[in-house]
Amino acid sequence: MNKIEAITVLAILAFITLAGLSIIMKGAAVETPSPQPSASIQPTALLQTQTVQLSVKNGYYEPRTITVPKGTRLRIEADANTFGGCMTTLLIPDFGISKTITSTDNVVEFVADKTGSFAFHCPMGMGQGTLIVN
Ligand SMILES: [Cu+2]
Repeated sequence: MNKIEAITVLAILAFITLAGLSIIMKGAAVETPSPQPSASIQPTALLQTQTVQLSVKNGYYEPRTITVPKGTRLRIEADANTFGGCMTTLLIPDFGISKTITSTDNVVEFVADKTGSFAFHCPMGMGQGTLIVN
């Protein structure tokens, strides 16, 4: 084997080795999962948001009935100017909501994730409204 043949053989061996390595690395890359949006974030982003302007009129929350499809992200924007006395605190017990409305903190947001008819009212049970999730 002369020098040129030896170099040729080495070059071929090097080529085969590199080609093999690149195939192995490509295989590994395919097996590595590409980054996916977190499962806990994705469904939330897909939720429909429904915004309701809530006020207090004649001792009742207005609208007195709020209806949303199940799975809706319900955003209640309270008109703080109309909220006074005990009505200032809005309770939706079935969704763990107890929110004291102020002019700078007047938004209640939660996912209506169960169907049914749920009461909302002040801490004393006044101002009765109904949230219907269907
Ligand atoms: Cu009250």
